[in-house]
Amino acid sequence: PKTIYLEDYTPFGYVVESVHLTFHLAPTATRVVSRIAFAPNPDATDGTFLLHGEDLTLIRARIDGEEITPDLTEDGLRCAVPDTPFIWEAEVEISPQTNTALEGLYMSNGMYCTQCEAEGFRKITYYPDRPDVMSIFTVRIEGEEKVKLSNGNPVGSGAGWAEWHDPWPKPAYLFALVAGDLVNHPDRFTTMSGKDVDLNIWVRPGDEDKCAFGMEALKKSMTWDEEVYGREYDLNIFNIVAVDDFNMGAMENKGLNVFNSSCVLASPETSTDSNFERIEAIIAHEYFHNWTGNRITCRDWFQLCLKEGLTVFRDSQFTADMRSEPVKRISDVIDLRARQFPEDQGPLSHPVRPESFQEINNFYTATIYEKGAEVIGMLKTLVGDDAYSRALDLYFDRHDGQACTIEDWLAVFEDATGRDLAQFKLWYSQSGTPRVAVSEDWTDGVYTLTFKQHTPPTPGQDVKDPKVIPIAVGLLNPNGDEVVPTRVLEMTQAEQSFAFDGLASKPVPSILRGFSAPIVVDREVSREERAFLLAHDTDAFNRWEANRNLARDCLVAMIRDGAGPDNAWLDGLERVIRDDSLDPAFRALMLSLPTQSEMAQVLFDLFTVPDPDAIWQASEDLRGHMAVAWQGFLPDLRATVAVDAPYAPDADQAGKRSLGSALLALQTRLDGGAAAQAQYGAADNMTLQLSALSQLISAGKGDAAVKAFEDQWHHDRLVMDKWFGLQVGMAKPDVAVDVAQRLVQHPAFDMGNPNRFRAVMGGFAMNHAGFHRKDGEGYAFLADWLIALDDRNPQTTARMCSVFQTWKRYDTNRQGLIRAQLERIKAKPKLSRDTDEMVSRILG
Ligand code: B3K
Ligand code: ZN
Repeated sequence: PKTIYLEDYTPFGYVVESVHLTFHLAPTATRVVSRIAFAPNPDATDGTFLLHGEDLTLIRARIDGEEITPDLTEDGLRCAVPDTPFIWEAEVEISPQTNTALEGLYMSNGMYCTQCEAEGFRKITYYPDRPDVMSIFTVRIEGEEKVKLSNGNPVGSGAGWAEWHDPWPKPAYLFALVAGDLVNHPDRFTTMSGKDVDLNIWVRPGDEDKCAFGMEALKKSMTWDEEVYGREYDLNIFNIVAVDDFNMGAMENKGLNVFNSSCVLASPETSTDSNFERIEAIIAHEYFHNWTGNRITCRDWFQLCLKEGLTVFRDSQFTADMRSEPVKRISDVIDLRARQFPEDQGPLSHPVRPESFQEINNFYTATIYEKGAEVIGMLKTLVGDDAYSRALDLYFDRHDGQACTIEDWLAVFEDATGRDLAQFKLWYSQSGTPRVAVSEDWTDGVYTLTFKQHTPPTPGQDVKDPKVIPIAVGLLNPNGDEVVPTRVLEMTQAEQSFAFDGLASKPVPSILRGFSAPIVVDREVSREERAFLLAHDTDAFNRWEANRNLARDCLVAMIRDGAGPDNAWLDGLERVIRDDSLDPAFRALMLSLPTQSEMAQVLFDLFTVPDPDAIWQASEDLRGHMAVAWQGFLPDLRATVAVDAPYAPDADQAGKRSLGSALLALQTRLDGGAAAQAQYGAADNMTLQLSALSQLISAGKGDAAVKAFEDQWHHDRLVMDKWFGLQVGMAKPDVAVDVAQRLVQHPAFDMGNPNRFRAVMGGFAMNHAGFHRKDGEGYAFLADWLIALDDRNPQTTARMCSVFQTWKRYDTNRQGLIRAQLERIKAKPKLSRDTDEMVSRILG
């Protein structure tokens, strides 16, 4: 496979002045007729005329009306062209029905839909399929389907045809087409300058009642982007379509967002509170791309974080505004540590702006998205809120309509603030998670914090330079009062000290408040000090963090030293969870323990080889101990957060249910499932039904409920995904592989549907001790399915391979077993470029 390098970028030799596409839809023989106006690009030096194309049957091609015979190769088409403007015309045939990769034009449940990002447009017609080639598209769709949609505004329709025109120049990856017998949930929005926009969510008949929440989320997003970023919507219509078979969450195609149905359809009966929150965030994310991604796009795919990091940052701000800021921050950090840290600390580590790739689809990663967002958060912290707003205004002013780079992005901050961001830019080029060691000194009334930063080597980068790290710190006095409110220390050297004077006594520091940088803090802290912060810190994140560290320490002592649970910590935690002045959602987060995978990393960092069974056992023992220690108040406390009002998916109710469910989990350890059974029977919403089911399964009392759930929901694909995922996720480690084996035999298991595949395989891999079963059966099972899926759907296969990325943490025996499976995958005949690259990188 060929490697592409950032440094090799050159502009395309031609500009595209306009694109006309006509689609004659037919399941296995769709004809795509293109008429494209090209002109030589004055900014280019290389005049090679290469149009990308994959899996296309060329019927005819013409230049300025003359039939031509181009050279066809694996990657596309080359031919001689005039050195003056010319018209390219081509007709190709494609087969959406047999397109199981779900990239390009494909069919899902009888409807036509597209996914072009990153390089899927080349499976639709011959085209310079690169984000820096932007053009104005007019699209005509011919077919008998009731609904035929494309980007932009509708310009006409009649019997068997519809035409769309998108006035905004865009790269081909933002092209979309949808056709099918769909129904819509319509609404309207008036923008800040008074323009009316038609809004629609298009779904399969039967799903109409699951659109209202998504529509509200869309309108909130539109208002928020006007109010917070001054960004107004720019077409007469905005369409969202729900598709069942989709490789990822959703796609921001101009004016026609295509969504995995799991990321838009919602109802209280079928969706959990977390589903609702996630749907709101994804709708916002895709909508926000209209400015950060579409109006201003990326010059090349190395700049992916330019749109993704920024858009994730924006959707996090939105969720923080709509719901609870501290809860959102803590949840984001949990997620970052669970997904991005392992990536950045293992064989798949890559910079936020990578410098090479083989398959760009493998780089839609937590590093690009979530670390990319963290980098923007740091930038905002460093320059301040006002300067951030000024820089963003400048960004939109200066670059509207352009395909940009990280250099352009940083330049607007430099120009808006006068700051030199050369060192800050290392966050984009250096991979790996920095570790910062902290020491303190208290001499003659001066308190000094000294930080030393070090980023361990990562693939291709042995030596790292010191980065700019904003470290938010506050100081508390021994009574628990804050004596120095949050101050951002700007670390720029490898080692640096910051002094605080005027203090009456040695303070207790609260370091990295709000998780002000995506780093690991290495600091020996006594249990007493952590407990003190748990009780007194004014920063919600660090209060949670103190608790998290106590939980980690407790589990480490139990696993490694055979110690019993840390009762002093549990007393402190009890005070927090019983404090009804605190948000239930925050209390629920305090109650959640580190995951088993997180504990494996903690042990590994302590030079202890993690034993998945021992981790599982310790987690069980700790939960059992908590249940016994707190049995006196669990049922009463749970009753205080019961929701009497009719179900609403808002933050307030969701927080209560989330705490209630954490308490139910403990209660179930004492009552053999009685409370869970009662909750299951009474549940009128999916959140309560699913939390009860999950507790019943983990108590070994789930059989009847599992059956009842299936009877109730077998007709609903999205609910059945939960059913599949939960059984394998909650299974006892020794039987998890058997449960997974049984589920893939179930008639409703369908490997062609990415949601279903991920429900089972992802659920299984999340069952840490089950997946890492000593005999290697878990690894072999997963490898079998990756091998089976690769021919059909390379993208979903490659993505799932990342569950092996942490393999070097484990004992040599497990490492050997995993290596054998990775090598088996690698040896599969005709392995896709996607999977090949992933497996090769993981093997290292
Ligand atoms: N931009 C898309 C992701 C495309 C993934 C291509 N493999 C969704 C998003 O980030 O909003
Ligand atoms: Zn995005």
